Amino acid sequence: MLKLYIHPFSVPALTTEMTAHAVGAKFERIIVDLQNGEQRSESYQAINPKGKVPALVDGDHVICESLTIQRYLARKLGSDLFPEDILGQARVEEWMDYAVQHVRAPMSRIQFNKIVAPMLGQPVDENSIKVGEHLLAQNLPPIDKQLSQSEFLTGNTLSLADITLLAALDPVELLQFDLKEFPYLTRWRQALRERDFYQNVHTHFGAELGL
Ligand SMILES: N[C@@H](CCC(=O)N[C@@H](CS)C(=O)NCC(=O)O)C(=O)O
Repeated sequence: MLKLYIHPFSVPALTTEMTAHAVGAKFERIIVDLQNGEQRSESYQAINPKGKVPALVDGDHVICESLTIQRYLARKLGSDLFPEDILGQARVEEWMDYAVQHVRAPMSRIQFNKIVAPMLGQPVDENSIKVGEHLLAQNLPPIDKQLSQSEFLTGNTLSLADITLLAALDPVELLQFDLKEFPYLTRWRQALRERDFYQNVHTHFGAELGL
């Protein structure tokens, strides 16, 4: 059986876990204790020498990097969440990359400084929070516009890109980032959070950590 190494507070890991459910993969979910540095242990470094989650183990093979794992799972399970034609793939990958670089990255600045740094007793960089919020305000409107024109990011069917974005936005309530200016994005998000692939993972971001 596939093994997926995750942490409940990791958005990249969440992306892969929701994808695994969405494509119908059977997998064992293994939590790596990031808070206590398990990612740097000899046993985890033997799995992923980069010392990060997620990592997917398929027999003798280890696949790292959340977007690569998403594509691997979709191809392995023959899922139509990643199309076969190269133009279709490019459309999906364009939005996957946008979600990671222009939504996940600024969100993770805010997440780190509002939640992780205080948890670890590290200094909080208020300026980094402001930069993250500014970037999100700049980068979310094109997504809202796209979702005013189509039910999903790449048209009328769900794709891997929707899952990448859904995971990137998952911490918004916890981080008190208001999405009310983005009605189409909000509607899209509410609908996807009802789906089994979301509900099978959690009720909301941070639930497993009691947040
Ligand atoms: N680009 C990677 C990012 C993975 C990543 O940064 N994982 C973080 C958790 S969100 C991690 O494992 N950090 C542990 C560490 O760096 O010590 C992906 O998309 O999978």
